[in-house]
Amino acid sequence: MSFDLVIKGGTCVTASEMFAADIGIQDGQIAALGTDLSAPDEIDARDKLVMPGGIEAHAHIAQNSATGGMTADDYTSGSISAAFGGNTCIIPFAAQHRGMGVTETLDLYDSRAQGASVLDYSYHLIVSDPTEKVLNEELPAAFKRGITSFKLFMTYDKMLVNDAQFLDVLSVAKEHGALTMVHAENAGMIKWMTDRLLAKGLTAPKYHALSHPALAEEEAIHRAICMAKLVDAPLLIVHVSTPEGAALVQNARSVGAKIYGETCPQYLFLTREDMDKPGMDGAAFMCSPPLRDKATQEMLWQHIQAGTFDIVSSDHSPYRMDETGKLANGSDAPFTVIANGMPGIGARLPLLFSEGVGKGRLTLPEFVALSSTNAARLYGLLPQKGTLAIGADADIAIWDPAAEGVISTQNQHDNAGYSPFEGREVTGLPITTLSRGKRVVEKGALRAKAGHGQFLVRAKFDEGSRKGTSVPEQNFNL
Ligand code: DUC
Ligand code: ZN
Ligand code: ZN
Repeated sequence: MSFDLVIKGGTCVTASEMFAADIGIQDGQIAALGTDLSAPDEIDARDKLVMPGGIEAHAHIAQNSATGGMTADDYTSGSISAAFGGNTCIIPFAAQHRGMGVTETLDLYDSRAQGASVLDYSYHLIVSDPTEKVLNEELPAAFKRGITSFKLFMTYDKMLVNDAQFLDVLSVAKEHGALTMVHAENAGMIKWMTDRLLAKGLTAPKYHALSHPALAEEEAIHRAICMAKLVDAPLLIVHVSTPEGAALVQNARSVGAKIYGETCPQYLFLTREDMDKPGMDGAAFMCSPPLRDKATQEMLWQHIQAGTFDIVSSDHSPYRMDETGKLANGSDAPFTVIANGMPGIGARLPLLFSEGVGKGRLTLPEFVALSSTNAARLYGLLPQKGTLAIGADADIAIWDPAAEGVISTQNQHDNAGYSPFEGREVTGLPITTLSRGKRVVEKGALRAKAGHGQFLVRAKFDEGSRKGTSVPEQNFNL
């Protein structure tokens, strides 16, 4: 058998096993896993780990917010940063704002992504305006286009859906085989806290954290899970930031409900004390849900180890610390009008590897599951992406588990202009990433051009062995 490229002598890791093998790649796919494979082009992977490339399933790229701001990264810079961080596929969001159609939204994001990405990509559709036309015509049309996941918001006046709308979307998603994702925070509690803070003149960035209490997340996750159970539809709770929220996901899973969970590095590595900085500096650490505390970090790690979370995603939401981003409303703007989010698409995997695998919290297969395979399964990409198997795309990250590095703005390759993880030491780094057998990053250099990445038509959601929930009202087929 002849190959275009062979990765030789590495230790292969999948979500279920580790084995020594060469990988033969032909026409962009894995064609053989064996020994003594050879090709005119070979990569020496001795003493290295050869893993499915990361799938970054939560990132905001070339996304405009309902209030007008634009993320600092486009599909080129966002995908490059992802590739340097060991990813081979990205699934950012396409945001429908009120008054926009879904088809119009997807066309807009196609125009932003086409020819721009160095990695294969898809989008999750954010639904903020579920009109009859959207529910009956445009969401089914989106599935046909291969967009098989939607995100709903339970907060933000310009984005949120009410409970009845939430149930409508869940039910359309279930009918077509899509996965609904939810930003679960109670809007009323946030507004009530915000009003009180502002009335007292407490407007600095650090008060953003106080305005989003942990109870707001707990209440909304509970409500969202109840709605998913009523419809018996799959639901992924994104960016879970509290142990109470995680426990709700864990309980729902334990009874077979189709509830899935995601957390993010910022909740594992940062605390709200990072926001306690002079002037606007704390705005660099503003995200929603907000940073919590040390005790929360430890409990979220325990939930990762217990299997509560299917994925750990970056929630990369890059805004520069200037008038194009966080300071768009001035350098003394109240936290309510400062763009929310922080960069992290390049740092996600080195942080998770170093603190997860390196500190004995995760096995290597668990790392692969959390960083790649589970996202591929949830979002209709397995077995094309997310695994090392014959016939799969050769989307591969080669890691040096002994390499030592320091996360800094300079090595993140994004456009945010800062890293909230600046100065953090990590052991274990991706050294080469291959997308469909093509080197995208090698030895610290970008080797692929914008436009290499292709749009992925995703399959419908596979609920596997989850038995789901049955409630008496379902017998009426409403
Ligand atoms: N939700 C996200 O998923 N990311 C950034 C901000 C937000 O509210
Ligand atoms: Zn969100
Ligand atoms: Zn997000």
